[in-house]
Amino acid sequence: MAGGAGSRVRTLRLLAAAVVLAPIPLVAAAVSDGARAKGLAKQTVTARDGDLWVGARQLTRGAADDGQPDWAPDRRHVAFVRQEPGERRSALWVVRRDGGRATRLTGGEQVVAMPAWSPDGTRIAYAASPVEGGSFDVWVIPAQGGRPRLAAGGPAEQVQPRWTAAGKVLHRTLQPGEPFPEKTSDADTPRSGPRELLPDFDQRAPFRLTLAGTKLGFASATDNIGEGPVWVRGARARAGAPMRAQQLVRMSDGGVRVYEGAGRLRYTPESTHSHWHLLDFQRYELRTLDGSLVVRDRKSGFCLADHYGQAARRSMVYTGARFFGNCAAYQPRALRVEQGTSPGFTDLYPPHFHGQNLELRGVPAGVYLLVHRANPSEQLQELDYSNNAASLRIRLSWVGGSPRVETLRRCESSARC
Ligand SMILES: [Ca+2]
Ligand SMILES: [Ca+2]
Repeated sequence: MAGGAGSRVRTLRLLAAAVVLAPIPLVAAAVSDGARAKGLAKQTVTARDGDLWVGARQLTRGAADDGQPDWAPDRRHVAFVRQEPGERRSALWVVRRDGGRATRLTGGEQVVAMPAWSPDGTRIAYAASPVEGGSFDVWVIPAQGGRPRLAAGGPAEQVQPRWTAAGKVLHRTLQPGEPFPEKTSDADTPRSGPRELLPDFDQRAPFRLTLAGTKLGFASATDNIGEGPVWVRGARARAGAPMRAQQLVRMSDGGVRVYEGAGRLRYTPESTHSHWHLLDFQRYELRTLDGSLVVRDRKSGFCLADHYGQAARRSMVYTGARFFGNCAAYQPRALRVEQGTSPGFTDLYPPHFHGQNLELRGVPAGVYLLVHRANPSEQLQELDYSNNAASLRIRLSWVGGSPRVETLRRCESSARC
């Protein structure tokens, strides 16, 4: 009796909380995100000893001399100049802000200098001069790569390109004997418009390992420690058509940018658990120590929500909970479904909860890596992809047909434990 009354009180409290929280409109809340974003520490990108750094994060490494960095307006990429050791020529490169996916944009026998990103983020201006002699001219190249176009040329040294708000390229002409200007850091992009407040998944190492028969269950937790929410919207024109996901990204001025191709959602009908799942949000794998795949999960998908505020202290921006949806439960014919995780919140799934496990049958005794990876195909835009994997080193043994699992080591930020 007492238990029943207690649970009724708890239910009423939960209902009251839901009523208080539910009416908070997503769009109105964007303004406070923007205001908070202005208080974020500036993330200056600097060149030191031939490598690029953002704060304590090293963006580039290796023998090449990297310098003259310039932030993209949305601060997701950095343009820079790379000179290989022993070479006179140099080239324009772009690297993702977490150090991933560096690509070269220019080739040929030329010296490149002073990249400057256009305010709309689509083009990069730079100065270049042939290695065999001649003067610097100013060129413009598409930021995704392509053919460069001459913006300012002639016998004098045209250097230091910069952009007007309207997208026109200005430059400076050096006087004879005038020293060549050098750029060692890029504090911000004041010439640019609003920037993206991206989420950042930070995967925790697997925990609460539990065996059920030959299945190894585990809890998984993914913190959003980014500047904005993970915000996914599924939409389709008619029931029966595939539900494709868009990612909505908040901007620092309160606006929203929409990315198509953020994955797929699928309706999962189960007696306890019928709703729309985001596919490929996380992947669970057993791998050998040299990285070969042994077993993969069969989990059907994920329903993101602000249920657990565990990441709050690790987040740069904490704007409170905002995603309380049930992922369109019991609506298989829904045309639209929205889900997400606010900064400071954690997506947490307990062991054996709808596929939170791996089948060990047939796996020989030995030492393995149990790897959890968030956003494995990078279909969602985020600040940093280098913190998406975490792992355990485990020892598997078999006793009378039953598995035993012992954790040997825990690696919170690496797939190779
Ligand atoms: Ca020139
Ligand atoms: Ca991440």
